[in-house]
Amino acid sequence: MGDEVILLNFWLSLYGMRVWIALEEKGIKYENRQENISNKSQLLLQMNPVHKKIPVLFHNSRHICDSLIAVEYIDEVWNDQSPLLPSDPYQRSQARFWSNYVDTKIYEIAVRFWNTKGQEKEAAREEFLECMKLLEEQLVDEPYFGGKNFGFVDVALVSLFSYFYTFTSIYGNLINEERFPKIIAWANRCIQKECVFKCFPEELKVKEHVSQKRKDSNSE
Ligand SMILES: N[C@@H](CCC(=O)N[C@@H](CS)C(=O)NCC(=O)O)C(=O)O
Repeated sequence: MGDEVILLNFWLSLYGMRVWIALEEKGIKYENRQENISNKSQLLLQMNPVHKKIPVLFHNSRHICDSLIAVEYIDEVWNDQSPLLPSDPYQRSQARFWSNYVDTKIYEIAVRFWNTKGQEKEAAREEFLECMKLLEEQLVDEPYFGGKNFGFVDVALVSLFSYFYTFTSIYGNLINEERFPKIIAWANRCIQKECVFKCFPEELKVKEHVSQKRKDSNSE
């Protein structure tokens, strides 16, 4: 009997996408089970009683919460193919540092940008651009944040780009080639990878979802 791997996910979740991409990159067989995050299942509430959030990764009798912890678990368990974290301890510490930066800083700002209006939105936009500048510098002349190969920081950041075209059409050219040539080239490189484009939601569906969210928040 092979391993039983289930990802409790939500198709539009930037966090869920990370775990999904890692499973795909490793060529692991899994079930991608959709959760209704506005009417959470007993399974989710029992398995992630602390945060009650997806993604949750099930591996046989175990379960792992929180996207980057799940990606790291996947990398350690299926360590014979497509390594995501470097083997060198120093490089590994750097990958953890930058993925933590993406998680705690960039995603937080992106959510703030998404959920606010007026001056607050403007401040979030400026902060976001500053963070992107720092990341642009990190790419140096390598194709990925992981160096020559797609790695942990790439997995952490790339899901943000699944909303890229929708956000660009609504909010204008936040990240453009002129300002961030390396990030744009990196994003295009990642999106061409099967493990990434397979997990990205259809653009039309993202657009519909975002327009609905904007209508709802304008009518509040
Ligand atoms: N730090 C968590 C964040 C997960 C998260 O925010 N998940 C969202 C979906 S994108 C969720 O389940 N939200 C439901 C809720 O907040 O009640 C991770 O990296 O997995």
